[in-house]
Amino acid sequence: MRAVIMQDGRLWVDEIGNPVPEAGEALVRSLTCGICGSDLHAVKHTKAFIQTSREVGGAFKPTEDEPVVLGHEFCAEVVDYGPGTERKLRPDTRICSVPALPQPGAGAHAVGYSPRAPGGFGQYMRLSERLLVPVPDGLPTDYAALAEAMAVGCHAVAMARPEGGEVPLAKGALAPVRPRLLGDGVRADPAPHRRRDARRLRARHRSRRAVRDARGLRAARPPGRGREDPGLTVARGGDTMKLYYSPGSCAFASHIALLEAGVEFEAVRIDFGKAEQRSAEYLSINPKGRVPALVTERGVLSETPAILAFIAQSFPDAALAPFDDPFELARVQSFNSYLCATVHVAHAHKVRGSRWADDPRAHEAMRAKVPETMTECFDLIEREMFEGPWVRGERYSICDPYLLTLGEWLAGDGVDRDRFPKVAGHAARMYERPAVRTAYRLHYGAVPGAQGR
Ligand SMILES: N[C@@H](CCC(=O)N[C@@H](CS)C(=O)NCC(=O)O)C(=O)O
Repeated sequence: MRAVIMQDGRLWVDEIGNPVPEAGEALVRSLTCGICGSDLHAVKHTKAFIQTSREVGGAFKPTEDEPVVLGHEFCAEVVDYGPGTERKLRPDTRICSVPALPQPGAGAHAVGYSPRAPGGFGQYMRLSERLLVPVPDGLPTDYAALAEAMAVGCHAVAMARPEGGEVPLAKGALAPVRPRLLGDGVRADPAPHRRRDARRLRARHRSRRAVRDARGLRAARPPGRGREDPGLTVARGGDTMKLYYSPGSCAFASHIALLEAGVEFEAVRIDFGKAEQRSAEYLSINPKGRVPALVTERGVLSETPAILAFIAQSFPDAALAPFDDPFELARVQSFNSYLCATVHVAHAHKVRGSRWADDPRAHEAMRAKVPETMTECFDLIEREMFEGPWVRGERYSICDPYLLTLGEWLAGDGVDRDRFPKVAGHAARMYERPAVRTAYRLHYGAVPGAQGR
């Protein structure tokens, strides 16, 4: 096969023998392969790289005297199998894999660093059959090749055991990692082109200076002090969207969806206590005098179901709605329309009775009815609408943040959410999501669970 060979800092293309899969191994064809920062170090500082790896017992053990074929951030396709394999994945199946080739009783060869395990810059590789992960249909091969790098990023974030209240700082290659992984973090990268890429990927990003500022800013201005919450105001620029919200309002759903989508936006708080929703300034943004309002580069959007659908369609990578299936999409819209037009309105009878009547006795009668109507609504959701584990079954969607949002109101409406086990279980699952935890902290002042929710 042809391969890029590396030895002691030199790189050249050559013909070498095809790898032959051994027991438990698959032979795969490399489709695409990323250049890892570690590869650059291995080429530029080969001796120091090997020395350090040996000292810390690391997996990178290229020898100085034997050539290696680098490349461990790959997507490949199955060609054949060695003896003693199950052959569950058909030839041509695209795969990713942990770049390690276990050796019976002798640890593992690091694929792309060991002379015994050529990496993705050769045409073929030997990989362990049980470490193969098939790539889902529709996922571009180049994206699949990022799986290894993303896994390292996820692992690093998980190792820090974030609770949801921290401000993680990702340096260097992690700059494009999306908020879904890193929550409300700060990304920094010294290279202008990577910062540009990060912005293009709509990752949230700050310059080095902003990173320094961010630390002070967050310490000096806790969320809620100013009109803009530094906690969620991450990138500024002409195209940055603005979400107008009030804590604990239905804007919570749009807030979560924006965080799930990993999109740059600015969260602007509207203080109902000061009737800011009816100020001339806000009415010029949303004449309805309600939140949420989402200011986009094309104009202002209001109405939660519309905002949620806009976010889902504008940022399809986040897979927040089934745009590939008209019927299923209609089901999603149907659920969200019910929440908006029926459940939310039932709840509003508690404190917004003046919308429908002037007589204080009528307001009291409306308020008294709320526990009953909200119970009826959630009974129906529990019995007929909720599929599980997410609202629409296996696919997380824009229904989920919206259901959580209205479910958070139940206690205040005199209804115990625990009488709806599916809805309560859903809330518990939602609380585990970094985007929810971030939004929750801003809307409710604590991470879920901290006050016995
Ligand atoms: N149908 C709208 C309802 C918006 C709405 O009523 N928002 C409430 C907060 S949950 C609001 O702004 N209330 C302020 C007021 O009524 O003055 C939507 O779903 O976005």
